[in-house]
Amino acid sequence: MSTEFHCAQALLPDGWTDQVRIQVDPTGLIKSIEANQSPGPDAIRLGTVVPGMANLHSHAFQRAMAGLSERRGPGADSFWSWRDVMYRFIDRLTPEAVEAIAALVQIEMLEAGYTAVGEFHYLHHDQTGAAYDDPGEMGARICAAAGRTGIALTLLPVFYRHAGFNDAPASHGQRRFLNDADSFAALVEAARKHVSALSHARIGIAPHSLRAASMNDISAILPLADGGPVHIHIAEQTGEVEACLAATGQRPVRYLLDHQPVDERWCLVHATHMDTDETIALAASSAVAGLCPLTEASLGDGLFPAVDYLAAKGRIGIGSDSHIRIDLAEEIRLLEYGQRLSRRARNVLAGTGASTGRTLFEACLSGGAQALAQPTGRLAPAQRADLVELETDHPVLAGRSGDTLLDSWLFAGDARQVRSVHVGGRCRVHAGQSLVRPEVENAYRSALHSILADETA
Ligand code: NGQ
Ligand code: ZN
Repeated sequence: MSTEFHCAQALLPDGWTDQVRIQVDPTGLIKSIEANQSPGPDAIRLGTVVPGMANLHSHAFQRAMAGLSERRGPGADSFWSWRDVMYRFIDRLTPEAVEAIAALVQIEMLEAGYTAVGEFHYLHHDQTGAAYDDPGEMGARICAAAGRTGIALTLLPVFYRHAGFNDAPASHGQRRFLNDADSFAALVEAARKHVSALSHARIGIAPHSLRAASMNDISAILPLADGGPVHIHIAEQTGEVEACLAATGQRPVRYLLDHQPVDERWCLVHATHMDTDETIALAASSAVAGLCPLTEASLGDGLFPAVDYLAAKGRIGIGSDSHIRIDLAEEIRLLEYGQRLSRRARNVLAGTGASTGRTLFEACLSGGAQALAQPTGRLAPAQRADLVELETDHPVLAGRSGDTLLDSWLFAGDARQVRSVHVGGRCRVHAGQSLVRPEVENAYRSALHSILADETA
């Protein structure tokens, strides 16, 4: 048995194609794809379809603190003072709350056109810092949310040990993240069990950062990835670059590239602060740079050297990270707009004559799929049927088709132009709304009321 989809227009690897028939097998993979076909009697009829996007970097719980760190403190506010607010917020989170928040995050992602998520998961332990009976308890909650919402999950259990370079002891605020190599191995094994019970799920590992994991730690845990993805935060803040230089004599990206086998399995999240040499070397490594434009703007990180990196054929993908907003179109346009603002130019990241939206969208489809080790991002045989149908009746898209329609969605639109979303051929968003939104919203609201009950500000 297979399911037939018929798309009036679809973005295939060779470009926009009309009257596309997609046959999907019972596991959700594409069996065949043919142009210029008329719909069969049982076909599920879709309008204009693009491949689902992988969201390669998420800390789900941070969605619940969006808007809670926008009041200026006594000193100059920074990434680091935001992080203090975040650490205090974490103290209140139970496994039930984490599941409720993750489910809301995932339906917001689906409704925006993301069909897969990489959860960079580091909130492992209870409020005292002790491991739960099942060390994979919190990871299981992320998996449970994905089972309910239908998003394809790549779970990235995070290794976190130190507060900074030179093995600085972790702080009280970090107690729920901490492991040594042995307890981390047990945690990854537990997480692997939860992931294997879920369809469309994968697992990798994530040394949190060069601050939280020493080079020796990274070498020790690397075999646990077992061929899966390896993600790491890197060079997001100039403070990290300075601390890395002081401790090692090298800048973070250079230090990592010189000491680890960075290849296409790796995703370097942010990689904001690179010199030209690092930019070229990262591009040549085949790793993905995981860009999170909205979060990087929100946290005052700086601007990724996108022009030089893309000119060197560097691979990129998109993540919504802190989820201050979850909107795929907005992430892509902010990636381009940062460059426009700093260069005082337009259409900076596309080649001559090419659509900026299409160029960035396709780059992120391919980099995101690679970073999450998910068979997605291309409508082609053996890929998963992750289909995002756009609302061509929406005024933002009126009269447009092909690249112009895509540019209009990405530069002038948002999640309101997403009509339906299928993951592995299964409908997860209909008429712009996740099929489980009402119950997920209710659980989220009650979780938030109890988390913020003692909030006095
Ligand atoms: C995180 N977030 O792990 O959630 C980090 C902040 C850190 C971002 N970098 C903590 N956006 O990097 O130490
Ligand atoms: Zn992050």
